[in-house]
Amino acid sequence: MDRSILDAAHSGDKKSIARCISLIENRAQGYEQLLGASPKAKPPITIGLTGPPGAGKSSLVDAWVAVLVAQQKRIAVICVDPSSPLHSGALLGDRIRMNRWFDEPLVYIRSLSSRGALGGLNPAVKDILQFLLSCPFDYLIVETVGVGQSEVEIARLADLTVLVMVPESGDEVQFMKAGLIEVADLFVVNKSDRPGADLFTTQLKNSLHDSDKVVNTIALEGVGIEQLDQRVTTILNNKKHK
Ligand SMILES: Nc1nc2c(ncn2[C@@H]2O[C@H](COP(=O)(O)OP(=O)(O)OP(=O)(O)O)[C@@H](O)[C@H]2O)c(=O)[nH]1
Ligand SMILES: [Mg+2]
Repeated sequence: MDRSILDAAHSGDKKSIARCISLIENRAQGYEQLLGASPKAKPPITIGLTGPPGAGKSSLVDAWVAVLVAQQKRIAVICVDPSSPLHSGALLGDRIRMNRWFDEPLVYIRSLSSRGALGGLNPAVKDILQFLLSCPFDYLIVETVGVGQSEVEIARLADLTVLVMVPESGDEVQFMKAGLIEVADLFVVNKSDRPGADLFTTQLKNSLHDSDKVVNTIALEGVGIEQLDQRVTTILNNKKHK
């Protein structure tokens, strides 16, 4: 293992970060050395962003990244894809949705498969997130599709978890039961341009008994994103002082 790749990754070189992630993902010989580094004095804040397929998670991240870049924040976005046959379009979707950031020096984006060779959560995903804690980012945003237990597992690793829903999510009580509702710190009702958004938002606020936890967005139009960013900052500050 060539140490200079790791040093370059730790100083923020995106190509070297990409190389290191691939080495970890492929379990290349000596990959463990990439995980041993002590995290930065100020490691990135890990934000889990999850929700049902097609809720607009990638669109939302794309819009949020614009707000964060305007604040000169350094951001890594990891899209964890279940890569089931039902969901084969997602990797491409992430790429199209966040295309404009690939040349932005402040932003690093990578898609990963969440499924290991033997089924279950790919153990490399956790290792990669751990590795990224030793790289110079302010935020590490992890997009997962909130359908199963492995996604809840990833959410638990995060400092803050955002659950993205849509006005049609009323029937998704089942996926709420899967435990996501307990791990979520903030609920986004995306696609608030759609009919039923107000009703669903009211119902959600009532069932949560906490209206501060709900934000309405229209990711495609950038509506509500500043508010989302402010809520996240407030929640993080509150957590710090607990
Ligand atoms: N009407 C409306 N459509 C939206 C909004 N945000 C996203 N979409 C659309 O919803 C579709 C899915 O968006 P994505 O951002 O790929 O959703 P996702 O949750 O990342 O999808 P997966 O990663 O495949 O689960 C796309 O066609 C978007 O254009 C919104 O606020 N309003
Ligand atoms: Mg997506």
